[in-house]
Amino acid sequence: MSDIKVKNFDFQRELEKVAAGIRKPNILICGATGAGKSTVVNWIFGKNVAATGTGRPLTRGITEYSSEETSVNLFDTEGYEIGEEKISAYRDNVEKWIEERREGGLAGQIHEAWYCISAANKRVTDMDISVVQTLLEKNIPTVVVLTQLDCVDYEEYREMFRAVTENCNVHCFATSAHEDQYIQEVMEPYIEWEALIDWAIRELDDSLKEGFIGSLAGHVQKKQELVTKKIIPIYTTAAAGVAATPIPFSDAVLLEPIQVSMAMHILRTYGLDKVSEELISFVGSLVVTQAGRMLAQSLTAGVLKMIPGVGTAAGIAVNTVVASTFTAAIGAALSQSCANYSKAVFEGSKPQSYPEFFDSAILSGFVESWLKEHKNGKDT
Ligand SMILES: Nc1nc2c(ncn2[C@@H]2O[C@H](COP(=O)(O)OP(=O)(O)OP(=O)(O)O)[C@@H](O)[C@H]2O)c(=O)[nH]1
Ligand SMILES: [Mg+2]
Repeated sequence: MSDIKVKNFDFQRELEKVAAGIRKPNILICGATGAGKSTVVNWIFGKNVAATGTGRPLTRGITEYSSEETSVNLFDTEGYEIGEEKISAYRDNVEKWIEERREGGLAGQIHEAWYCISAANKRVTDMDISVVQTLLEKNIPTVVVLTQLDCVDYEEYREMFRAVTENCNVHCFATSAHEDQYIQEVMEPYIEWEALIDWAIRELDDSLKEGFIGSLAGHVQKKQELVTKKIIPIYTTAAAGVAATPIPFSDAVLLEPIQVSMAMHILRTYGLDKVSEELISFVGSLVVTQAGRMLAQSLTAGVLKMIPGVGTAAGIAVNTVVASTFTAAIGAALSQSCANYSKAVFEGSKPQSYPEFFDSAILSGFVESWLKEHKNGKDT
């Protein structure tokens, strides 16, 4: 029965709707030429975001990297060269540009700035200090990214760190993007990519955090947490609302669109909507069939007994609990599959085939264990 309903969905369209609802943070990347700005962007958001040639040059040497595929807008400033004149031109440029965007309204304003200084320079220039001050005066949350840490020794690193924090009065996080994995491992105790990302998330308004986290390369755990705490609850609430309306519950027609939107939202958060169109419709169909099957079974079999509240409450209350619990269970199950697949793709050396991670037996297994875990009404 529910197999037929799959045809009613345009999963791509659902995905677009979800994407359109995600607010995008605007992040400004500053620093001298060669400071490692583009490298930082690539490291954090993946090579696709700031790949050469995909940016849109705006006025005055600022390149915007934004696309429908990512939920973050990056503004990479063309680094300034040494020389007093060029430096103040750069600063005035950036300052004026920030003002203009602010006047253009809320969506356009810069939400935070990352100022890159190469540790290899072995000094913090007056210019660095002056630009950071300007950003702070504009009330832009600003951080210094101390790049290319692999180019200095420990003493030099401490000295740079001290110079930055004393002179710039902002947080400073050290990073290295060396290609050699061995060097990265040796440097690990000093590298603060995670802390930088946590700072960046913390400084964003709640409504912008999702866009940022969803755009990160990797960071599966952060995505999983976002899905559990912020995304699934949107849909369980909607499902409960639908169930509370006086329509026969056995009619899953109203619940399925909610679960499909949720599924697309989860795929988007893990960045798996970019894998292939096949994966999108594969997962969409799977969720529709799975939800339909679960609902049908639940009305006849003992599955209902596993759901907290059922049997104690009556009528509409039962339906509301069932609807939101099913939605939560399916969301959690899909999130688990997505997390496993993302980890495999991220850690694996060869391309992973998705049916191994998204088949209906696996999904039912996750649903069942989620229901067991939440039997006592926790966390639904
Ligand atoms: N060893 C090492 N090299 C790095 C690191 N980060 C960047 N580089 C190198 O430094 C050079 C400059 O990096 P970019 O990211 O292009 O610098 P940028 O600030 O974007 O430079 P402009 O766009 O010219 O302003 C490149 O050759 C990078 O490969 C790092 O952490 N370690
Ligand atoms: Mg660059």
